[in-house]
Amino acid sequence: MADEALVVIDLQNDFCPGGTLAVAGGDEIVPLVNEMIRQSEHVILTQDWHPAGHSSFASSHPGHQPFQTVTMPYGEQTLWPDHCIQGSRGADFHHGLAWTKAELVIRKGFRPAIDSYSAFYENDRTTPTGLAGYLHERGIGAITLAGLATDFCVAYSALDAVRLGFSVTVRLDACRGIDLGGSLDAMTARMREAGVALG
Ligand code: VGL
Ligand code: ZN
Repeated sequence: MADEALVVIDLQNDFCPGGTLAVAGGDEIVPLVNEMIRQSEHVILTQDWHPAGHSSFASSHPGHQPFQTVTMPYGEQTLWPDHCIQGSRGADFHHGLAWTKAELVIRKGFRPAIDSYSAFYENDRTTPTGLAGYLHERGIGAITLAGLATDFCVAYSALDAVRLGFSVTVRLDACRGIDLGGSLDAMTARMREAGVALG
């Protein structure tokens, strides 16, 4: 339908097996996502896009390891292995992804001092990426989400989208999660409670 868009979250090499922040089975979803792209009138992609030395990287915090949590000025932040560095192969979309139909690519996480999980807001929950304005201006009120990772960028995007008044479906079969300390169940429950349709 004309007022719907498919938003494919971060289907990039570094989140697939062989990448620096590999999500188990991350590459398995590519054929299904491609089929969803084929069937969607409007397709938007997000691309995690960090400068080298980004503040979400454990390597930027001496004495810290990946997957530890630190307190940043904007709140708690999980530290990650270096990933999706601007212009690197790891930041490219998975080679099998049928990305050419995408009408918009939203890059996020490019500000050195702040991470951005959601396609709509950075992790301070107030700095917008511009996606909400783009969707509103184009009359798109419903989005379907697929991609990586279910419990981080997909979930944060879905929760923000509901908060912004969009009708939101997350296709769990077209997502894979990181699952840090039970985050997959916790974020799935939060999405369900918020009114996200889980498909
Ligand atoms: C993501 C952790 C760090 C994601 C991005 O795409 O879910 N997770 N950067
Ligand atoms: Zn990232």
